[in-house]
Amino acid sequence: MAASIRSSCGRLSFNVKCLVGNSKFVTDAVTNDKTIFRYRASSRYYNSASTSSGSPRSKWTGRIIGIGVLTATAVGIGVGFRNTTVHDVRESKIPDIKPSRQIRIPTDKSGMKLILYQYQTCPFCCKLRALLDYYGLSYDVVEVNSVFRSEIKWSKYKKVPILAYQAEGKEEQIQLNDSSVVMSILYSHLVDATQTISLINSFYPEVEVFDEIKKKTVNDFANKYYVMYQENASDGKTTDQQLEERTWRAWTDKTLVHVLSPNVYRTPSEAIQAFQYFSQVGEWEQVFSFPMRIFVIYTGATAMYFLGKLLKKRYNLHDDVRMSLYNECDVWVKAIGRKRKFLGGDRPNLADLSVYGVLSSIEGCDAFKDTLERTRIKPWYNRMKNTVQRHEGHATLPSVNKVPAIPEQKS
Ligand SMILES: N[C@@H](CCC(=O)N[C@@H](CS)C(=O)NCC(=O)O)C(=O)O
Repeated sequence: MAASIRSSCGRLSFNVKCLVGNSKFVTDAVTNDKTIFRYRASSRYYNSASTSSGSPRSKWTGRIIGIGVLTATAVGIGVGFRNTTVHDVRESKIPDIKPSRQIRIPTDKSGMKLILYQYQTCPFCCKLRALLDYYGLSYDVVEVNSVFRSEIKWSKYKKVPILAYQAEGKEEQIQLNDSSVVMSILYSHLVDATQTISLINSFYPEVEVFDEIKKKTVNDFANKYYVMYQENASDGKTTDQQLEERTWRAWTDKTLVHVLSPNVYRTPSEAIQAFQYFSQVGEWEQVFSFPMRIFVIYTGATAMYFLGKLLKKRYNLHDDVRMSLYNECDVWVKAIGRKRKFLGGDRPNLADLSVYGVLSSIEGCDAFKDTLERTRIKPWYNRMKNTVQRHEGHATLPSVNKVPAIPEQKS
């Protein structure tokens, strides 16, 4: 039993996976004609990224697809890798599974058929949903049973979220893995629909990297925080704005996510509260039988309470873990500054959506309420919630709405 029980994000786990992160490293760059993967041994990626951004970003923007199309195959199969290996986890045949629910947005003209395999309260799934909802995309949800995970048995890639994509009128379904990769792919396509999802997907090969925290090799995806543009950034972002967006997206995955578990499982009663919340919003009554649900809630809460202590140590959190959560939220608010509504300026960018999505995963927990009370994040969070729930990103999409390209943003 222990082996099949997994954790966090409302799922049980005795093998520290979710909210623990996969790799400390961040793929840094792909240049025009050869693949260069640099891995940064720092969970504070935003510091190192900003000091060494010059060459990758200037070479990157405007070239990757233009010239990169010619080298796509090479990139895809990883020619030029030294310390990395490519695995194809996107070949699995996707079976027909009845969706748990369907999100239908009448204004969605994207022609994309999307199926999201997810846990409702997994921070990575919430992050991806924030993007889907903000841009007003219709999608089906397949809620994965966090213990048996039979809904993703077909997949070689064993994590959620997984997004199955099908183009209008096409037979072929494409499997997209990893929340950040999927966000980058969808966004690249939404701002420039001439780039097919399949082509864009080939720019994010799976690679093996050495994780210095875990002291072992783990799988990750190259370029996951990079949006693929053609000649010019078709959303009008400057290279500085692109760099800032990437930096904070990486920070969300490498830093922010790690303060959540120790906080929501801080005490036995908070751990139970968290699992009850997961059960409620994940509609576990449809996923588990009553005895199983009770078992999952109480066993999970107990396991995660202890695991939370371990994670606190691993990620060097403050003795009072709330302080770490508050600090990170304040760091984020400070990055936005007083003059901007969002990090992206007048509207959210992918970093705003990532931070919002991750924090929304713990909305029903004391840790979340405390954070809104004790930090300066509340106004931004509420703005995000409004704009996401109203699908306001939809109006900014040139490819969907046939409106002119998004004008340059203020910073
Ligand atoms: N880097 C991945 C992380 C996804 C992840 O870790 N998901 C967890 C759920 S929150 C998972 O499915 N873990 C599977 C497992 O632990 O076996 C992403 O951003 O999508």
